[in-house]
Amino acid sequence: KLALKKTLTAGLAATMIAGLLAPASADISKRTIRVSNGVAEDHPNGEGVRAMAQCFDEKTGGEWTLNAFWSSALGDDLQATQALRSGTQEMVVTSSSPIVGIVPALGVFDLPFLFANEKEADAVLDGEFGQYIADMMPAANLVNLAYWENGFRNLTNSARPVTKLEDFSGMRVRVMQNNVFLDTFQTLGTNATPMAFGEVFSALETGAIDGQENPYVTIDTSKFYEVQKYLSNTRHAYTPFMVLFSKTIWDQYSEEEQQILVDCAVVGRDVQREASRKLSEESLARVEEAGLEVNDIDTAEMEKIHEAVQGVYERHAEEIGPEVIEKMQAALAEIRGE
Ligand code: TF8
Repeated sequence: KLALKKTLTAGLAATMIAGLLAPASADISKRTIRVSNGVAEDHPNGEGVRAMAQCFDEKTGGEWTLNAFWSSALGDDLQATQALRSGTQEMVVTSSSPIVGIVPALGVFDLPFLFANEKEADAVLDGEFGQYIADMMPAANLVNLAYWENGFRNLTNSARPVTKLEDFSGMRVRVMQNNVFLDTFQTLGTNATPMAFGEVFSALETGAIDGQENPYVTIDTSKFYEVQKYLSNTRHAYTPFMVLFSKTIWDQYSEEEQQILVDCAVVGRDVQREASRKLSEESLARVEEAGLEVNDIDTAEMEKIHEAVQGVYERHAEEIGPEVIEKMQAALAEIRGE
């Protein structure tokens, strides 16, 4: 009896000492997390991922390793996301656009000219609407840890300067594998070709396509300026990055570990967004320096372009979910004080 009591006391003391000494609790296991990125490491996502790794390090006492893969080394956005769904890979930073086939509501983010500026995007994504979309992800065996910034998208091409609606006509433009983008660019008059991001550079290089559309930081870090001549400030869409985690693997993590994933994705988000906004200006200057001709589209032409693509909203309402679009519009109205 006495011996048993002694053992219990010693055990309790040991637990208490361990609790005092180790920053990591018994609920934190050794983990290796692979994160897939379609973009290059010098993209702002590099800074976001590094911040996330450091956060893991601090919160787990070095128990976790974050292995990052760049430039579609683990497959394109959709392939990597499917690997998460089947539980063979932990994490991906992907645009919402290439994965609309999995969660059609995500198509709401692809609607042309939806957000006016970054402030609106942040408010929608970090607010109730962002949570509403995140809540849809577990049904697809995915967990959204946070929204990061891809950014406002601009058109580049090697055929001619685009400064008015007619200039889009007949241009062969790569779009993401996404119906809303396909419709938007067909409606603008281009010969739109859906293609995975990893194939874009060589398609531009060989002249299989004339142009593509992405934010400045991507045009810069993926070196599209080497194979393009013109950049038009179209700002036609803001598609967020989602930091997705495999739900199969998430379910094997303790509650404490799940909280660390979310907290560190948010730490990474703040660093990534700041980097994205700072680098955006630098990237524009750099691609101009490298020889891209930058064109603005004047207000009157921009209005014509807006008007031309209005029908896209209605044509995709059924597929996205009318209630999803309504909720988005209500969120925007509130942010705009309408
Ligand atoms: C695209 C997207 C991509 C990103 C990246 C691969 O054009 O904007 O740049 O999803 O992570 O496909």
